[in-house]
Formats: sequence, structure tokens, C-alpha cells
Amino acid sequence: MLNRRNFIGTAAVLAGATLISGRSQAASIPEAQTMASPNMQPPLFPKEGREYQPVVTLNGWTLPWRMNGGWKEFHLVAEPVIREFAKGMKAHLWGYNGQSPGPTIECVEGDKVRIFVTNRLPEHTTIHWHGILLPNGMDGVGGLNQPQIPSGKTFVYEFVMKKSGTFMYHPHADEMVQMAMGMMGFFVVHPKEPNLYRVDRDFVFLLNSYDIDPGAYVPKVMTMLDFNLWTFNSRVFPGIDPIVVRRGDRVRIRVGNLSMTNHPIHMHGYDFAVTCTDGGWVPESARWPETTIDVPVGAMRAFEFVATEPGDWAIHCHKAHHTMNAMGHEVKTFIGVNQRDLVKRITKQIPDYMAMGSAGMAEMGEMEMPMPDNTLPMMTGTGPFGSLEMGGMFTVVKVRDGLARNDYGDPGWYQHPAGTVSYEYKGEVKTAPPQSPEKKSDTPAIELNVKKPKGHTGNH
Ligand SMILES: [Cu+2]
Repeated sequence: MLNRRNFIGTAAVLAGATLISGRSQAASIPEAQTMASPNMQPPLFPKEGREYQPVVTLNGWTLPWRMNGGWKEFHLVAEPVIREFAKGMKAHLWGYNGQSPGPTIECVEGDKVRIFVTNRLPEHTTIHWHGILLPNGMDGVGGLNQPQIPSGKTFVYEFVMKKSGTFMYHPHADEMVQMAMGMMGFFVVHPKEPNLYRVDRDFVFLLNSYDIDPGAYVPKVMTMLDFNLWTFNSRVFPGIDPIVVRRGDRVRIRVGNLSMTNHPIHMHGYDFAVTCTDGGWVPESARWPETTIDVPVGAMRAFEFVATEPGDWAIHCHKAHHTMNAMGHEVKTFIGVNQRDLVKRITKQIPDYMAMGSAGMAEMGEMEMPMPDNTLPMMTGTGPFGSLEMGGMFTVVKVRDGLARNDYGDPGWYQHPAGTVSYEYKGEVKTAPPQSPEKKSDTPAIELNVKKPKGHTGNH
């Protein structure tokens, strides 16, 4: 008998059948793909479905998919991974499909997407699809929208891409631990109309930070502020891929921040327009110019420019500590201190003691010190003119003439045209005597008319 309750139930099932028909198709699962290399993989051009210019993930890759009865099917595997941060240092992280961050997921506005998530972590997890408009039960907050995915189980997420844009994915289960361990990825949805917002080169990377003691392999998950490794896609300079651009190309760079502090990302050589946030595309009339874009915590910012100026242009976080690798923040500042006498006395007690930083710390960029296994120098990297004295969130936008379309291979260092590099002045250097307000000058000195109160002692 069809009572009201049954009827509503049947209707709901029928409605579900037209919109989300998954269950029987979801009985077969695409084989999970994994990536063994931390190197940038070529963009994944779609073999079927709507056409788009695929993104390139710095030191990353894009998750392959298959079509199944009108659904684009992906298979993510949450699992422990070993990620190389740069040559000489590996970290034991949690990630997806062999790497951390996980592979970039790409699809098209209007696509019906089915994502299988297999949990191979030692504890439960979920995935939240940051910024994507979807049914509440697909939002991935463990305990609120779904039960957590237990170890060894696979859950299925199904939703229709309502809009194009730049989104992210990460767990919403034991979040503090799982995100500190590196679980995150990019989710790019291309516009249905392939020429809308089209660019020639489209780069993505995530900002994250880790606290890994020199010689250790596992990040300290309780750290809230004092991280020692600041990463683009869980890589540090000089391990980060250059952003290789053909001169004249229109370029988009999408930067997501799933770390615990903001990162002002500064690019040299250009001004750029901010064109997209994780909330959507910025209307053309509302785009604004910047040379630094602050990427807030839990947000994405995309910017675009036309690569008219050839060269090797730095791109980096503008917080100076974020372009350093592992260091102790307890190191004392010795600038201007003559440490010679001090060193004599200390070496009596500690023979290996080394005085550091009397004239700044640039010398550390070149110093070859014995280091514990599995760590990186605080500042490192060599360019065509010597030590770069950088680490962490730093890489180079390499704009070159004559690259092939979609060629992202490193072209080497920029060859400067003759007479275009800063050079040493060989003449005599003179210094004018310091100006002082007591001296009569053309411009009258401003008099400060401050009356001292009676009995004022000068100190409070
Ligand atoms: Cu930063």
C-alpha cells in the first residue's frame, strides 16, 4: 500500500534517480593512480568531455579520471606518504595518492563529478570541498554532514559543478593533525565556455608550513605559530619548480593558503590583476592592480598578467622569515657586536663554537657547515651571480622568448642583454657632512614648541 510516507520516500528516490543516479554505477571503482615523483608533471589535457587549458601544479600532478555513464569519476586515496621538500630532506607526511599535497582535480562547470575516497590512514578522515557549492550531505564535515570514513573504508562523494573557479580540498576530521601532516589539494573547475577567462599558462600551488626538527622526519602537529619550513606545495627553495612562461603569454597563478598564517605573495617585474578568489571570478570592472597579493588563511587568490618582460623574476612570500629554511628562532642577534674576545672565552668551554652574524647573516648562505641528516641550510640556492640566500617560499618566474606552447621545462638562467645588469662603480665615493637643524639652511627648521612642565624630570 502506498501511504503518504512511502510515497514521499519513493518520490525522493525517483528525484534522486534523475539528479544523482550513482549507487549502481558506483559499484565499480576506478583504479587508484599514484605518483612516485615530486617533480612537476605535464598538464593533463582532457581526452573527452569539454575542452579546456589544463593547469600545471608546481611540483605536482593532476589526478586522471574516467567517464562512467555521464559522470566524471576520480579516486583519491588518503595515505601516509614520503615527500621530498628539496634535495637532502624528506618528510613523512599524510597526503593523497602518493604525494602531499594531493593531486590537483580538474573538471568543467556543469560536470557531474563522483569522487571515491579510500582511507588508508591509521585513523578516520573525511574530505571537505572548500568553496564548492554542493548538497549539504556532500560537504564533508565529519559528524555534521556524514560519519567519518573509517580506516580501510571507501566513501563516495557526488555533486554537480554549479560554477567554475578555484577551490581546494582537505579533511574535516581531526583537522589540526591531518592538515599539519599535509593533507590538502587543489580543485580547479574550468568555465563551460572554453574561451571565457582563457589564459595560455595556468599555475597552481598551495601554501603550507611544517615544523620538523633537523634530523627528524615527522612534523610536530602541535605547533601553532613557530614553524620552520614554509612551503609552496610542500617544497622549499631551491626545490620548488620555476614558473616557466613564454614571452607574450597570458599567465594565471592561483595560490591557495591552508596554512595557519597569511602570506603576502610578491612577484617582481610586473604588476598584475587579481582575477579570482575561492568565492569566484572578480568581474572585469572590479579587478585591481597589485604587485603583492596577501593570501589570507583558508583562502585562494588568483592573479593574471601578460608576460611582456623577459627575465628571471623572483616570486616569494614577503614575510622574510618565510623565505628561510629550518632555523632556530632562539639564535641571538649579534649585528654590530665584536665577538672576538667572547669567542676565545667560549671556545675554552665549547671547542666547536662558531661566532655568527656580527655583520649580518649573509655569510650563512655560503657557509658549508656539517649538518644533521635530513635537514636543509637556513638559506641556500645558487644563481648565476652567486648565493641566493633564500629558502622556503621562493621561486622564479622565468619569462623567455621562443618557448614552445605548453613547454614547461626549465630554460636555465636568463642571459641578460649587454649593458642591462647593475654594475660596480669604480670612482671615488664621497659623503656629504650630515645635515643638522642648528645649521642655517635655505629651508627654515621647524621649531618644536614643547613646554616642559614644572618639575619634569625627563623620565617617567
Ligand atoms: Cu609567508
